[in-house]
Amino acid sequence: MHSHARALQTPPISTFLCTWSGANTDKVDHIRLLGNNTFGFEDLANGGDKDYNDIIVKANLTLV
Ligand SMILES: [Ca+2]
Ligand SMILES: [Ca+2]
Repeated sequence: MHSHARALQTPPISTFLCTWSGANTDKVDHIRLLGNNTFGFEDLANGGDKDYNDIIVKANLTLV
């Protein structure tokens, strides 16, 4: 029960990222989770150079 129940959980941040990605007109992700609440943004259209280091944001997410 433990492992299966865990797999069914969907972190809220995943929904947020999917919604954001779907809103992009070029259908290419401009945001990537680099880890530990750190997000990298790609500034160029069509994925640009895909280094995702043009804007680095350390998110401090707190559920209220
Ligand atoms: Ca770039
Ligand atoms: Ca860059």
